[in-house]
Amino acid sequence: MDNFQNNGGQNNSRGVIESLAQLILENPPEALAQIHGSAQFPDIEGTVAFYPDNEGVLVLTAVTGLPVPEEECGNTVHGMHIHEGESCSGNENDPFADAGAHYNPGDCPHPQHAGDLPPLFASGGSAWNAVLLNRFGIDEVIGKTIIIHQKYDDFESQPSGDSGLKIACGVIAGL
Ligand SMILES: [Cu+2]
Ligand SMILES: [Zn+2]
Repeated sequence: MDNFQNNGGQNNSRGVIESLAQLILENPPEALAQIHGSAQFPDIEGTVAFYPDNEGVLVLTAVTGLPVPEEECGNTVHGMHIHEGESCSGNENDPFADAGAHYNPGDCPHPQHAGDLPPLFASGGSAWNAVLLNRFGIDEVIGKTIIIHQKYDDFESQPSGDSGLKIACGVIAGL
């Protein structure tokens, strides 16, 4: 499947969407991360699934139990990244400290780290998104960690977009 080019000669972007949907429906993911919130955010649960594609890796994320702001314009956007550490353990100040820094084998600045992902936009505490990336291969990130942050990612501050506390984590497991 060549999602972006082989579109039956039609200038019809629905073909791309349908072929990506078909990829999800007809193939199992090659890796999954089960996401759990920290002790301070115990309601967060989610799954991140990785599907191989000719163009790269399709990453699907579904998360529930994100904090719902009480004030009207409170934050509902949460930075998300693949971190280089291999454990969702930590300490009193940083419950997922052992997840370490953003996965960055190319020694690039943020947000060009291989592990940088689009943020989650939550609606009533739930978020869903899909992204196609060619920044890493699935085998490369198995054993590494997905982190969701309390704040949005500003895509500028170094080294990690100033996205604040790590509120949820999951280890990427191969299937
Ligand atoms: Cu992060
Ligand atoms: Zn980064």
